[in-house]
Amino acid sequence: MEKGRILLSVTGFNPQRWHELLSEKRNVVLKPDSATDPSITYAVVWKQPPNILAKLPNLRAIFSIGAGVDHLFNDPGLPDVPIVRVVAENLTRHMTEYVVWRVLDHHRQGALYRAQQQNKLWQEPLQRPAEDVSVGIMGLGHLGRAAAQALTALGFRVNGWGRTDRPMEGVTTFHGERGLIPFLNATDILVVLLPYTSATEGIVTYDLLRNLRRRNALGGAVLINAGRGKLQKDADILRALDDGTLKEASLDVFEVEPLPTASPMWSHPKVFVTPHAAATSDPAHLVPPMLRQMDALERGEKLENVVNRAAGY
Ligand code: NDP
Ligand code: OXD
Repeated sequence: MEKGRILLSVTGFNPQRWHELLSEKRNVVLKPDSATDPSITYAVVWKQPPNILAKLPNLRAIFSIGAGVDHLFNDPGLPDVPIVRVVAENLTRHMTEYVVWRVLDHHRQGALYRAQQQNKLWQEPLQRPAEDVSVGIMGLGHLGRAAAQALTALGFRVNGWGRTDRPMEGVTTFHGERGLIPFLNATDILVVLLPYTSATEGIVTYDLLRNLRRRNALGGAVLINAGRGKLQKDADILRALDDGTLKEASLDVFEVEPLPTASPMWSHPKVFVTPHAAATSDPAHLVPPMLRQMDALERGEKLENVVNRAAGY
């Protein structure tokens, strides 16, 4: 039997490599032939145009090009078929690298050394052991757990906060609304790896940051956000940096992306900016499992990494 076609629908980047790799095994189109194109059985998407998926009668599953699926839910015509999100070792490793890189830079006083170098200053600051520093990971899912494991291996104390109770060896876990303040109170470096949902929107406020430990081995609290920009209030972060609630921040994501050139974040001396690049989806690693899942579904097997629509992630 002829395999159905894949609709590859993205905005914001050139999907050529995705197209080439998907086309090695299946017929791929960038647009349906009509609003009700019956030949399309799968959609591979990143910020697809609204309603493009709404009426495809034979659509069996939607594959998100990213680990986060908030981009899909902006579509009022999102059909009720399973949504598969990215869970891939390659992406997880990139995120672990980003988190470890940023935690170590704050812990080892990267900003201080950069300033010293500018001024040709040969001075050795006090070096605190990692076990004096508590890293709190908000969002202890696939990415958060991998980062937690790498940080514990480096000797950091690690706390994790999630929606449900999911214990992890070597990590002090908290969950739900009741666990949030105790989690923050025990955290020096806050790493945000939450999905953006109606429950997490704007969660990183000034008031939340006030609960972090400030009298700590680092000489202040630090924020690292590699989840989504809409989890945070940019203005609140700036306020917290300016009044000492936060010592420093590493931000990969922002309320508005690309970060507007007028944003004070760009030139803030306490902010380290990356352009939503903590863990980029690499088609060479992500297309093969997508194609395998399509084959598996057609053999009558269950899809993996299906989004919980009620929870929004
Ligand atoms: P997972 O779905 O595996 O994990 C999400 C975690 O967040 C879980 O621990 C979940 O809790 C927790 N969570 C969700 N909602 C709430 C809530 N309301 N309150 C408390 N905790 C909550 O996702 P991943 O780890 O794979 O990815 C996380 C996010 O990282 C993505 O959604 C995406 O936004 C972002 N990302 C960013 C990238 C970048 O380059 N900057 C790249 C890739 C992803 P529970 O364990 O109880 O389910
Ligand atoms: C993702 C991302 O969600 O790149 O995968 O942000």
